[in-house]
Amino acid sequence: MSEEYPGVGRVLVVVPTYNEAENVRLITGRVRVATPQVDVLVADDNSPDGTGRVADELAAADPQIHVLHRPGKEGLGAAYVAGFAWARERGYDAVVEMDADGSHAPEQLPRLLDALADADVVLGSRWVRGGSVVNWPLHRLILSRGGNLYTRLMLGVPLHDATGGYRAYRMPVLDKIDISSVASQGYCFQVDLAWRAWRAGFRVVEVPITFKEREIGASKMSSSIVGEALWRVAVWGMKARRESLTRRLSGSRRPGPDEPGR
Ligand SMILES: Nc1nc2c(ncn2[C@@H]2O[C@H](COP(=O)(O)OP(=O)(O)O)[C@@H](O)[C@H]2O)c(=O)[nH]1
Ligand SMILES: [Mg+2]
Repeated sequence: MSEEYPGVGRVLVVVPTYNEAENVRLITGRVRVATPQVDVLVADDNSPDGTGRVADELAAADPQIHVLHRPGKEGLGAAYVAGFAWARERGYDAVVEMDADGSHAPEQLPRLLDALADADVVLGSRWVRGGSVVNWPLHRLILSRGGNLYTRLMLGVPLHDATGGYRAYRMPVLDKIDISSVASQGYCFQVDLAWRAWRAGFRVVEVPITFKEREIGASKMSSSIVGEALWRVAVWGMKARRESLTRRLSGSRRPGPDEPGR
């Protein structure tokens, strides 16, 4: 059972996995050493390489490691939504998103959680001062920078890394933004949640992280994941412009977190 993280409470780190049999052992071990207070949930989509079995072994040996077995590959977003629901049922105060492949250093988790003591959502950011990316090919750098610029322009959201997947949320944020209605996957899932939280008036802050490309296993990134993000973000941007115009005409303003009407 987890202990309270100062200023935050009980924390669950959700790690989605698909074919990460080698990585799952490394990442859970590093989380447990870096932040002994927090629990880990591996959300595995029935990986053909046996990641789920490895995770079961780890869970059997450590009461702070848990496994959520899902029937098949449904994408990162669905795995996170299921992991967050698992956390809610068990009364956690905050959840963390972290990739299994070592790109997100568990050693930097205290940085995110310390910032959460004073925020509702903390984004680990590659694109603020002090943030960086190690070992990425040029096309991934361009995709990430371009994707974030596109998001800022389309949505008007003042964030530098809305596509990143290393972040922490206080539980009431996820309740308020109704994650069960989130259909997006991949990068788009990250943009979707950051955008919903920001629009609902929550305190979203960015802290610098060092993102390191994976050394073991293969990326699941695909052109369809990029395509989904492009079209969905464009649609949200257009809807938001229409709504803001309507609001301006009727003289109202952006609702706060405790008000209905998001
Ligand atoms: N459960 C689950 N995890 C996934 C799925 N797709 C990707 N992941 C995990 O999400 C994390 C990030 O994926 P990755 O392939 O490294 O994407 P990249 O970092 O953008 O290249 C890794 O831990 C993956 O194992 C999926 O369909 N289901
Ligand atoms: Mg990766």
